[in-house]
Amino acid sequence: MADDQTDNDGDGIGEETTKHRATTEEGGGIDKSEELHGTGNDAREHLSEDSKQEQLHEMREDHMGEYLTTDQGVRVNHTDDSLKAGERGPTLMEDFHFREKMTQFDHESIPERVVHARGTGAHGYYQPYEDPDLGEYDDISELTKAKFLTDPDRKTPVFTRFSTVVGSRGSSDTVRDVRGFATKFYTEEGNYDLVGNNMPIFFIHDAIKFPDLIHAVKPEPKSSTPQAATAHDTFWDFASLTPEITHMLMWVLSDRALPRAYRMMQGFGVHTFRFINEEGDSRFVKFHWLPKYGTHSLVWDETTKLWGKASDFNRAGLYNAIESGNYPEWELGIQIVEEDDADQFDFDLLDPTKIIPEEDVPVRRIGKLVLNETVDNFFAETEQVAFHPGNVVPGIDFTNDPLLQGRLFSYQDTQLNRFGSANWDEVPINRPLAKRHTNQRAGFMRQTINKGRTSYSPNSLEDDYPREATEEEGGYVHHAEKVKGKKIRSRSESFRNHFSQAKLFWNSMSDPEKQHLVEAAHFELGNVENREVRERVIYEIFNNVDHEFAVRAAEGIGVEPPDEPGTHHPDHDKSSPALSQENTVMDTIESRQIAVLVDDGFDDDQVGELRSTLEEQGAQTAIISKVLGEKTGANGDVLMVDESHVMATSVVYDAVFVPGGSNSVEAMKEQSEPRHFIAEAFKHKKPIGALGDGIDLLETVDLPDTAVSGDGDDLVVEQGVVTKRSGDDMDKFLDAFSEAIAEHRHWERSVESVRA
Ligand code: HDD
Repeated sequence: MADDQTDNDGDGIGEETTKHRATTEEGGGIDKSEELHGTGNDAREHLSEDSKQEQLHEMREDHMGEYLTTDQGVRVNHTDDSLKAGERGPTLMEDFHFREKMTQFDHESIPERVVHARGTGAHGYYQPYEDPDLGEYDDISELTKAKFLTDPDRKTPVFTRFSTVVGSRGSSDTVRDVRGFATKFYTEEGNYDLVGNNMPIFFIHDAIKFPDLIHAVKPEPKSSTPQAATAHDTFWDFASLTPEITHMLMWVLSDRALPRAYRMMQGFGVHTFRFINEEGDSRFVKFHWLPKYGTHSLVWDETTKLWGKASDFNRAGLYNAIESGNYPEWELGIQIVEEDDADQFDFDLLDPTKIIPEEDVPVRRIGKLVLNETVDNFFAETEQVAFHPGNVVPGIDFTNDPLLQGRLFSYQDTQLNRFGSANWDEVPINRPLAKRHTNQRAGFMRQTINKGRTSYSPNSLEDDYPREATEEEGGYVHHAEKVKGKKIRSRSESFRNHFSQAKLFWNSMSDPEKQHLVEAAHFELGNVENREVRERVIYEIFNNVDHEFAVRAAEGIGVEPPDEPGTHHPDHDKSSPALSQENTVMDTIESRQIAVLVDDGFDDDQVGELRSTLEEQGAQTAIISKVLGEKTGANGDVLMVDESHVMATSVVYDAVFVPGGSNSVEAMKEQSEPRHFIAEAFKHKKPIGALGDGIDLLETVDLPDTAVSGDGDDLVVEQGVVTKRSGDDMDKFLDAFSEAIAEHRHWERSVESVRA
């Protein structure tokens, strides 16, 4: 046996197989039946879309119709007063109910995630496409042997958690930040975690810099301010001294950092991973999530208002979308690079601060992710879910990206801090569906009761079970990459190009997107007190991206604009259209929220038809009026008001509609809120629709540069404002309004003079 365990050639592969064989042959009396081994794929193919829910179901508890009990199951007859020596006397030690209740309470918080503390999650499934769009390959199995990616008949249960990065658990959802997009696939071959973000790159090259980055961005240690914000001295000080961050700064200053909804953002695996097929061939792969609702963002003014008015905006948005049957959906996209082609790029594939432009390597769509079930208990599921990029299954492997390599340590480690035990994988949400038999059977809060006498390998007393699986039996075998090098703390020269793709990003933005980047820089750097830091960002970072950007940013923050481009300024005019959100609009209004402003006397027909048409297309409408209760239309239809003026705010809606009905409109003209609502929606470039007299209300709001049709009956569509004076041919109006909603924002509007 000693010989069998020796690693002769250092790759650790052949010897394991030898050990397995030797043990099975020499151990004596070993039953080799498939049944007992539980190996072979047949034994695993019992999983379905519902398997995870069925597994969780065993742990679910419903208290309806039940008595209140202690933790020990003893029925409680009085929980409102502690047991005392006399009504006004001291509480007694023997009050086991008090002690237990209080102990549970005192210990019910666990450490929040050190990053990505604020988040929300949902269940769903992943299903590969029948005919994936694979270009030169016929079939996804030519690329990977991962079964959950290759079998179109299989729906693999998943749990996805979205998050902000910097803020603590109770911070606001709509801060300027990267968003986490982490998915746990409960595959038949074990759990696979794709722990990505909504931006395709990262801040730093090497995981050893992660603590520095996070210390710089978190609230400053002396004042513990600001919460959930990059707009402060320490972050920008670090950034100004770390040029590798430049490309990511462009993304974080862009609208990508302000997603309209989790269901409306892209996701990325960020690192280059490997796909391994049955033959053992390795190819490089980048993962993309492409949302079916398009990629859309908030505008900055909206986000800051949402901090106060709806700080759970993204969390509630995901929950409401699923509960109302608008299941968020993404396509999984891959970019494949053959190993031999890895050198064809002007950057290193191992560098996590770089994208592979989609125009160079197309994104192939290979399947879809659907989130269709909210959690039953936020703590048990969303808070306790624990992701780890090191959770891979056969067919997916790592590269030497130094950021990824470091993550492979950090996630396992951080769960020990959160759970206080290595048994976090036994918590229901983290349990794999694949059968699990390890020799690790103790530790705090161990749940599984393992039978048997042995918990080591090799063993002869229990026929060496649980036994190692060969590669054919599904055993995970690491890709045998040849590695050679000196031990060295150093950065590869191939990682040194910090500015070229930052410039590509700037070049790819539309004019409004560029303006948003500049305004974001004004806010962020405006909040930096230290003048040297502000100057360093302008001169050393921004001016090495794009001179115009640096000048425009400098002009808003009291820094002398640079005279000429920085010395490292990349002199190229390349762009990647895929990067601009002008090109990520999808032709759908599904799950959009439409506000309908009314008062008594509104035009019932218009409201009825608008609601049924837009709701048929998957949008949701809400009736907004001065107070809650009933509102009666001109023809006597009665509507329940969903939100009163004190509750309602335009920033949570995607569009606003004002129906005709002279009494309704006259009443609203007297109220300030409807006009503010419209002006604010206009300022945020949202579609506005009005019919008949409803147009009169629009006319009382000062909407610049916009034709609000005063005369004539024709449909007028101007900068996303859709109006029609006559009530006939509603279809024409609804088509145009629906189109304007699908567009999401109408960037062509000038809003300088709109006060809202
Ligand atoms: Fe990380 C959480 C994504 C770099 C260390 N990370 C975490 C989550 C996401 C990411 C989505 C939240 C998971 C959840 O919802 O529970 N992280 C990324 C991406 C990165 C990245 C896309 C770069 C490509 N992370 C990164 C590095 C390190 C970490 C370089 C440390 C070396 N990340 C952590 C962590 C967290 C975490 C400290 C906190 C909570 C957790 O892991 O479970 O270990």
